[in-house]
Amino acid sequence: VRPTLAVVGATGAVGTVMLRILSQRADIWGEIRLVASPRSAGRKLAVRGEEVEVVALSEEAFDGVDVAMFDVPDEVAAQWAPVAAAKGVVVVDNSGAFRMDPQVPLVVPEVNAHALRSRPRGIVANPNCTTLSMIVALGALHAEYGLRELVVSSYQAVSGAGRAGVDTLRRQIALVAGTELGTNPGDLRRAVGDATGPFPEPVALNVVPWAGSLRADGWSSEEMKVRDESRKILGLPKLPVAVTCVRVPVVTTHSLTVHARFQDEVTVEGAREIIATAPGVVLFDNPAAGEFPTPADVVGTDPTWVGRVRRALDDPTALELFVCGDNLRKGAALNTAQIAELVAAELA
Ligand code: 11C
Repeated sequence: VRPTLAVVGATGAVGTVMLRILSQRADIWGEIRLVASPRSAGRKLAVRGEEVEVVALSEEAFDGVDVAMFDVPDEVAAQWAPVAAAKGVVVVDNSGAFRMDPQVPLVVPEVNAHALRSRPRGIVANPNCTTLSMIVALGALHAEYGLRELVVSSYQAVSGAGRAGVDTLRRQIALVAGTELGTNPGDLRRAVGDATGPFPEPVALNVVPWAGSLRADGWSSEEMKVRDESRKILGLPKLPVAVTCVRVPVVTTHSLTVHARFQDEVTVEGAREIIATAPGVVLFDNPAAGEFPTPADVVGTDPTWVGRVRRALDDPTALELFVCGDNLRKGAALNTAQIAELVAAELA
């Protein structure tokens, strides 16, 4: 019999993409059960070409389930993932609740599939979308060159903040469209008013150097996640990582500039070959022809796209890269689906 899958948080921004992905990938699942908050129970959603009724999150919702994907807020995952795991369900959780738990593997199949083997809590964590948007390419370069330091800046899409983020950008674009706003201090803020949604400042016609919540010494939670998660996935617990996370007016697809320093000298040719041949990564790098990845082209695709590959001008051991990844696909739903498929293969 084919395994039963539960999708918890089926109605959210990531859940919606998850249902699309489940309809596109090899159909390995028996029943796919859709679970959401009681508010959404009874709604019907399409998956694999069929309408499936959403059931309310409860202990019984996990009866007979083999694998559950969770795409819910941290506090909901913290409460319910252990409930499902106690019933023998393998939970693949996309929240931040368990990622840094030493008893929970944090898995990116192309980089550290081996980590899946040990999961004493019955929970596997899926990384943050910003980490995931760069880590497959970096994992491939690390395997060859030995990573020694990372300096990254993100250009994060508003859908990283869920439906509220997308609604906020759309609303703000409508407010500023066709105006000359953006030429005087404060005029954007006045036009947008209090409608900044999950962002601290207007995001239309703007960039906002903030994502997540405040942590010690002025760092944001998002920046700490990129650092901590990259270290755990790559198995480099002391890797120096400097991160600045920035929100930009893009609907979906996170981008990052990366300065990566390695153990020995690197060459652009060597790096290009590693990137071009790594599973899950596409090299798109021909500036003379105007070819480099941008969210406009990357959105809706599965791989990590890498362009602008250069050797650092002042350090022959370092590379400069520009990386784009769809934050809802590989950044969230796709990586979760890949992990769940590996678990299902074990159960077969
Ligand atoms: C963002 N990366 O773009 C965040 C959203 O830890 O899974 C995902 C937060 C997380 O706002």
